[in-house]
Amino acid sequence: STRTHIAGFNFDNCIMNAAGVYDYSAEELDAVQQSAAATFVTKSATLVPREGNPEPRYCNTPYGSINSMGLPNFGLAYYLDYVSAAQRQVPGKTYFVSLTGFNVEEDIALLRQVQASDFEGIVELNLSCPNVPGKPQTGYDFEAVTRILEAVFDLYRAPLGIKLPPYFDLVHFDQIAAILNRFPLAYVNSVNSIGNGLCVDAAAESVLIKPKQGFGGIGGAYLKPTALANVFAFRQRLNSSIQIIGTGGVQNGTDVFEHILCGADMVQVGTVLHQEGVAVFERLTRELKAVMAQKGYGGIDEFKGRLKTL
Ligand code: ORO
Repeated sequence: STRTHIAGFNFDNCIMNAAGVYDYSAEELDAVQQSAAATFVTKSATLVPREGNPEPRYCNTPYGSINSMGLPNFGLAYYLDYVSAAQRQVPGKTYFVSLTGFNVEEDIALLRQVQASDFEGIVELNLSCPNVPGKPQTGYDFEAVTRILEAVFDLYRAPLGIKLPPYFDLVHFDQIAAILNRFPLAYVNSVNSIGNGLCVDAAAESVLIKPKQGFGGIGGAYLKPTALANVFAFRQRLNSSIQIIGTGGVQNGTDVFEHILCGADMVQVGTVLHQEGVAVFERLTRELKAVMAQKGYGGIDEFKGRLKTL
């Protein structure tokens, strides 16, 4: 089976959407719920609704995607209402709500709003959006991460994980993991898109997306080695109580298998979900089961984190 558990909650499958894909509207979230996905995470919600950046702001490329959405979302109240209804319709199922504030005060205000609701699921705090002009990716500012997590866990004790940007330096992994190990995090989700890449249309001699002169977050196959490195590096450094969600570059069941082998407890899909729609969950689950059957594995715990080194 492909069952897993996060923060003590059980899931029938270990594959779900990545925040930001197929999770903006009730219609999209309904489609994920009706698919083979384990569960859903919402689009990162802000205190007030946002339109996001000007279009075109998402583009597929031969090896993946580039986006500069700018956090379009209907506001936290919309997603809490949606999850509240889902919790009543399917008792026993657990959902993720992604949140993103533009400073510590907003993060705290978002968490207070969650606390005041009937939400019983898992919060994912997005510390890694690359696409809001003038706003740095919080995950690259280790002092800011420390300040935010201190304030967050002063207030909030229900299950909470964080979405991180990709890191590229082993010393950075040492430094950020030492900080994260001080907090009762449920999980770390690695990785968000690689920030501020640039994709070019040679024929048109132009960038592909309008915001930020064409700079945007890179997703898809480009991302897989970086994502696997982040999952594996964090699994070696984080307390065993902090789980890992692996996100980045999944196109087939073998990619899901590789994420789990590197240490992922759950695997999320973004670009490939955007490209194929929610039928991708059935395909990836079937392909993962085929890889496991061929290798004689009955459950993901039999190979999770067991990547061999030479
Ligand atoms: N895009 C990303 O690639 N990651 C985020 O966290 C947010 C966005 C966006 O809304 O632009």
